[in-house]
Amino acid sequence: KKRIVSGVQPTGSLHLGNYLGAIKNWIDLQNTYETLYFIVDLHAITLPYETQQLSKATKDTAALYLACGVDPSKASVFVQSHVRAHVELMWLLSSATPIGWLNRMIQFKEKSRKAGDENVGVALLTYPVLMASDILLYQSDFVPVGEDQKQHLELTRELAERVNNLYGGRKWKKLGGRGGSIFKVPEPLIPPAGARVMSLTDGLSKMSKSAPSDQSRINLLDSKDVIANKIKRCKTDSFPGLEFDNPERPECTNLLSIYQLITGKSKQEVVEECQDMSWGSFKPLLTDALVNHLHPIQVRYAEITSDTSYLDHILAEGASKAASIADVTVNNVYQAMGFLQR
Ligand code: AQP
Repeated sequence: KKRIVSGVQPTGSLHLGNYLGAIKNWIDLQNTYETLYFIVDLHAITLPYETQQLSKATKDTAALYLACGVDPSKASVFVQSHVRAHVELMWLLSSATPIGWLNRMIQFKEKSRKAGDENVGVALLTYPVLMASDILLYQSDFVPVGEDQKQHLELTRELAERVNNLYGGRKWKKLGGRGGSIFKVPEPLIPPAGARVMSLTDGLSKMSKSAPSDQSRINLLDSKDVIANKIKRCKTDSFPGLEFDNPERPECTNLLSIYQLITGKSKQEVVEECQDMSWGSFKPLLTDALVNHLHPIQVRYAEITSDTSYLDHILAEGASKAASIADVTVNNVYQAMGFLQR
């Protein structure tokens, strides 16, 4: 089976964007591929964060993976920091990463500009090397990536090729290794179109965990009343009827897309159903669809978190399976780079 890895940062509560853009797709993928889904806690410390919150957010994120339908009998579910090889490989890869490659990363430029120089740790710059390590450790065939991660995956691919060229092949064989490529070069798996969910208060910026206003997102654990209130107050417009893809109506496109994705209807079906509606009649429809879809997830979440040892057990098992793959890769890299074997 081909292998896929993916993860979410425990930087806050998971929202509809994380679900429709990532986790919901994982459920289908776990039936076809060998999948490793992790909670990328080491990535969550690249910007200032609350230490009291990190472990809780990590556990909540893991519980939500399962509640959304990730099946631990099919996928390995684990916490990134529980598999030490991620950090080890990152150091080894850092030595092969030209600093210019990292300086070019758009996300680094944007996030560092927003946070201000004094608040930017080195880890924000080297984040893509850790991401490369997350992927290359598992010799992944595919990585599901949204638009904003494409550049990082490209860096991962270039880095894999660079390390293969620098240390792989005959040179590695002479050191007693198997020779050939050290890393598989992963391919991007582009998620279905329309899976980018925008903010409820601004149809031009993406729904995000770290946006200051909670009104801007639907969290997967929001109650019925909270969802109803957020939809009631979300940004709309005063055009007649409802339509997709009018550049002057980004909020309208976003709310119709959410409705489409959450109900599983086709775009055409949604157009026919909603084109003559007013906001007053569409909003309760969208609210009901969201509440009905999220309710079973919330029930499962409550079940999973009522027994803390269950989740601990799944995460320990996942980490041990992941480590058995990751350790082989990192040991190969040490050998190919000429380190004395332990
Ligand atoms: N609005 C979104 N629409 C579609 N997909 C989204 N994802 C995030 N927001 C949306 C997808 O969720 C996965 C996990 O993302 P992440 O936690 O690694 O970081 P992120 O993309 O930066 O997500 P957030 O929610 O915006 O977090 P913060 O605020 O901490 O930066 C990814 O697959 C991402 O594409």
